[in-house]
Amino acid sequence: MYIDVFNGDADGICALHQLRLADPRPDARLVTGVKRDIRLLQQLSGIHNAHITVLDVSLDSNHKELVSLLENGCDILYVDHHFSGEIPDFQNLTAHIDSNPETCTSLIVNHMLGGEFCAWAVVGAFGDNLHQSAYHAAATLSLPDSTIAKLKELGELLNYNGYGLSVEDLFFPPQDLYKAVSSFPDPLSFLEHSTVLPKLQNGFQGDMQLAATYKPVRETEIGRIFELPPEPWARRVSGVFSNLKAQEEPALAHGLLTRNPDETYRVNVRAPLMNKQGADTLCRAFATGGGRAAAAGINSLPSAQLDLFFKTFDEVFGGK
Ligand SMILES: [Mn+2]
Repeated sequence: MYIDVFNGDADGICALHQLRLADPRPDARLVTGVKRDIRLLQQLSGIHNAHITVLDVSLDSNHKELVSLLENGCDILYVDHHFSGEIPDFQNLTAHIDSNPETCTSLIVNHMLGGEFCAWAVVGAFGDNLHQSAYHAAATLSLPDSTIAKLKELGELLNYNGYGLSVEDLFFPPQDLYKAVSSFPDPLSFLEHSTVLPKLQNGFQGDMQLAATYKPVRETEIGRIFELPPEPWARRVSGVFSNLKAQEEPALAHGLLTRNPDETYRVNVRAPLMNKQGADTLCRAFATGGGRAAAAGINSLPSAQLDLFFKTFDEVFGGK
């Protein structure tokens, strides 16, 4: 039995797509979810002797489940760029983990495959807001700037689709988006022929127009914090909105608050693009936080801890 487990964002989709172009497994069971749904190995409890591929979800967040699957005789390939914690020592585990803030899972897979489907790695890297690394990888393909701009838009649109509280907020369940790209070895041909992209483009434009009217709720020399209303459009656009604000002011740190139905806040954090450090430290200081040095989040920040969040934000990014 083959099982492909992947984060439901651009990076997860593009990482799996490259691997399956190289090594097709048409019967694999697909396990994914919204971008924030990272404890995906929970869905595999009790499975024995399967061939499992896990992409773009923190090993640390899946450690316990990973160990039991390995003890159950599963053969596991784990590729990721999030915080891993200690990597369990099993012969049936192959791990390619690189938490360097300038890389992502699609780029690690690109490296594993010797650059075979590099254009899709470029799409994944743009999706994870790693523009420099994406341009760097794209340079090996000698593409005109206008083509690279198209790969960037595709990465941002696939990434945009991953954000939501649940799959109901999304335009497409991530496994459908993966299936939509899966028959295209070349992203440019996907851009030309895809029927799913117009829906994402329209949705994205509408959501971003709404978001653009919101001003920061807190602004200091260290960073800016925004709040968007608890609506599906705001939950969908939160990641791209955060990336865009970070690009507007690359010296500043950024936070985005969105109220959850239970009156806690979902928080997106971006370290300053000029110094991609601290987002994970800040978010892991709170019970439901996690992520990478450059981009991290808190799933459920109690309103009572909002002031503590602001204070920790200033401490982490203000270097005090
Ligand atoms: Mn990623």
